[in-house]
Amino acid sequence: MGGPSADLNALKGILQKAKRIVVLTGAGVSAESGVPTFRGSGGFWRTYKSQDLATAGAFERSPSLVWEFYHYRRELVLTKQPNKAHHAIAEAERRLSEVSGGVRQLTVVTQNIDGLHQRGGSNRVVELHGSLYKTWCTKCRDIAENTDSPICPALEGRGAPDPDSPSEPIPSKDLPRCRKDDCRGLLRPYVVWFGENLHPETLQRADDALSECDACLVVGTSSVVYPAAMYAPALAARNIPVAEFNLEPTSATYDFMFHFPGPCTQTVPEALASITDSQ
Ligand code: BV8
Ligand code: ZN
Repeated sequence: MGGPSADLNALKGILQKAKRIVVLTGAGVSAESGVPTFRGSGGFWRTYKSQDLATAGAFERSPSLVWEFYHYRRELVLTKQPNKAHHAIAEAERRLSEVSGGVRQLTVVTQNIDGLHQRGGSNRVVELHGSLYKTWCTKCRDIAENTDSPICPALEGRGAPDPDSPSEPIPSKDLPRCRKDDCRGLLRPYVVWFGENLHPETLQRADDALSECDACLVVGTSSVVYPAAMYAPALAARNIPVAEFNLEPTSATYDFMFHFPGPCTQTVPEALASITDSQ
């Protein structure tokens, strides 16, 4: 018979035996923390669709506008907290590693750039699309952590999402600049924009986690953006058990062994609760 099961005990049995669990996440895992998702209303900022600003072309044309957009998201996320799903995933990683001395592992492979998995306690995290809190110098290519709030004086108070916010372009010299001694190059957010390739070392880390995976949870993603959207279906095609946790079915649901409808702050902790119980 076609279609996924919602048999939580069957999933728990699989997870209790699994050695290399991968948790693939999207914006939905942070939704209940108050971080807007890309679908629905959350996908807009001023009069723009997020997708139209998350491109190299937009940055080329108006770095000031794109920096306002990312500054807004940096500041917004700093006011939010990890939720029960982030914590349950981090707790499962810790307990697995503790009881098995590292033989059993859980790795998060996230599309999110909000850093909430790490703030929730996860250590093994692959950020497929980069991070709001890293910068990338357009001149010397230096990648640096940056949690400054604001990231530069000129962006203080800028980035308000309402369409009629003042958006006098900030002169390039006052946008975030590289701190490497004599570089001073214009910084960009270290995120993967649409039309850009994912970074080779990131792809390698994701492939390493996925190649050993023997059980996969897919949490809060619409499975629309590639190549991230390809990972879970590719596992399912190799008969690796995949459990999807989402408010609603997605375009990928039919490929998966399990689908658990509902808010992931309820469904994910339930699924991971007994992960280290002896079988
Ligand atoms: C690339 C960083 C090679 C920036 C992001 C046509 C067909 C197919 C592909 C393409 C195409 N045209 C272009 C492409 C390629 C493109 C792509 O896939 N486009 C899509 C739109 C079709 N991909 C790329 O460009 C990628 N690069 O392909 O390189 C290449 C090179 C040159 C030219 C072409 C190709 C790079 C993609 C990375 C883009 N960067 N983020 C930033 O964040 O600003 S993508 C960004 O959007 C996110 O990272 C994420 O990946 C995506 C949003 O998806 P989700 O995370 O799933 O979030 P969403 O809001 O959609 O869904 C939320 C889900 O949660 C929903 O299902 C909802 O029901 C659920 N939910 C909500 N609340 C809860 C919940 N579930 C449970 N509990 C809840 N409480
Ligand atoms: Zn530089």
